[in-house]
Amino acid sequence: MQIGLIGLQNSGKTTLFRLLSGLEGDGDRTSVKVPDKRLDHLTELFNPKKQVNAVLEVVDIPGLRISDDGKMKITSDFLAKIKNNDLLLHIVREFESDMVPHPEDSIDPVRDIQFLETEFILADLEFVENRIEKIKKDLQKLKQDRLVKELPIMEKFKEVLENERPVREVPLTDEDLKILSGYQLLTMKPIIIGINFSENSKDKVQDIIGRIEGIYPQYKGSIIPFFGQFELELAVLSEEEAQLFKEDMGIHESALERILSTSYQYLGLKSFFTVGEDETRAWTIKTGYTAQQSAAVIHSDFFNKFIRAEVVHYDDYVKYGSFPKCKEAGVWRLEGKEYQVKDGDILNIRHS
Ligand SMILES: Nc1nc2c(ncn2[C@@H]2O[C@H](COP(=O)(O)OP(=O)(O)OP(=O)(O)O)[C@@H](O)[C@H]2O)c(=O)[nH]1
Ligand SMILES: [Mg+2]
Repeated sequence: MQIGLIGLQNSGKTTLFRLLSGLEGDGDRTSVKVPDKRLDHLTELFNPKKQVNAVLEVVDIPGLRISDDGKMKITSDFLAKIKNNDLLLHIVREFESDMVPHPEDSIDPVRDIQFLETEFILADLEFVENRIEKIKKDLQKLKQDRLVKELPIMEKFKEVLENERPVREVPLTDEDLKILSGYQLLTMKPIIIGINFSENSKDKVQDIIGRIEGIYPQYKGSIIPFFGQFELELAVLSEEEAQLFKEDMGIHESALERILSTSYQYLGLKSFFTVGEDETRAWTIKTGYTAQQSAAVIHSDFFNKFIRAEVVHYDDYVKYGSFPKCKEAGVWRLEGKEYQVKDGDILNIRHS
C-alpha cells in the first residue's frame, strides 16, 4: 500500500514523513514496516530464518501553493506525484509559529480542509466540462464506442461535482474504471485527514475533530491528530522517557500505528499470515478477497494453480499451540477457492 502526504505548504508533511521513516533517509519516499504483534509472536513460535512484515510506502509530496487570484496551484508535477498512491493523507496545520509562515497568513485547520476539498472539486469540474465538450465534438465526427460510453460517466461526474460532492461517491463498474484509467481526477482518490497540532493544543483536539466531522461526515473515524514537532523530538529520547511524555499528552499509539489502523480501516484492508521454517510473513489484502485472490497476492501463478487453502486462525493457533493440535480441535480447515479470508488467518496454499 502507498500513502501520499498532501496539503498546503508548511503544514508539517515532511515532519510527519521524517517521523514515519524513523528519521532515516532524506528522499521523498520511504518503506515502513507495518508493525504486527501477531506476526512477532508467530516468529517466536516458528523461529524461522526471517520475518517479513507487510510494508507501507509513504511519499512526501511538495506543498500546494496558492496563486495570486486565491486559487490552489495544481501542477502537472503534483498530479504525477499523487498518481500511484492508494490513499492520500491530507495534512492540515493547527500549530502556530511566527517563524513558519502559513500560505493563508492565519491558522485555521477547518478552513484549510474546506479550501482543498473545494479546489479539488473545482479542478475536476473544469476537467470534466472540457472533456464533455471535447467528446461531443468528436462524436459528431465519428461515433467511437469508447466515447459513447465515456460521455454518460462524465455527465454523471459533472452533476455530482456541481452538487459539491467528490466523484469517488459515484458507483462505477469495472468497465467504467477501465475507461477512466488514463485520467487523474483529484476527487476520485480516497483521502483521510491528519491534523498537525502543537504540543500545547492538546485540549483543542476533540473540538476541532468534531467540527470537521460536522461539516464532512465522510471523515468520521478518518481524522488523525498528531503533534508533529513534539513527536519528532520524542523520537530521539529513550523509550521510557518518551513514554512519560506520551502518557502526559494522551498519546497511546505511535503516529505510524494511528495512520496504519485508520488507513487499513478506511480502505478495508486485512492481513493474513504465512508461516514456515524459512519465514513468517504478513500479507495485505482487501476485505472480501477469496482464498484464490489471496493466494495470487503471494504469487500471481497461484491464482490458476490454486487447489485448496489450509486455514487456521491466528487466535486458534495460539490457543492450541500446533497444527496437529488445531486439527484435533477441529479448527484446522481445508477451504476452497471462494473462501473469504479473515484478518489474522494463517494460510498454506496447496497448488499444482
Ligand atoms: N512550532 C512547530 N513547528 C512545526 C511543527 N510541525 C512542523 N513545524 C515546522 O514547520 C516548518 C514546516 O514543516 P514541514 O514539515 O517541512 O512542512 P511541509 O508541509 O513539508 O512543507 P512543504 O513541503 O513546504 O509544503 C518546519 O520548519 C517545521 O520544523 C509543529 O508542530 N510546531
Ligand atoms: Mg515538505
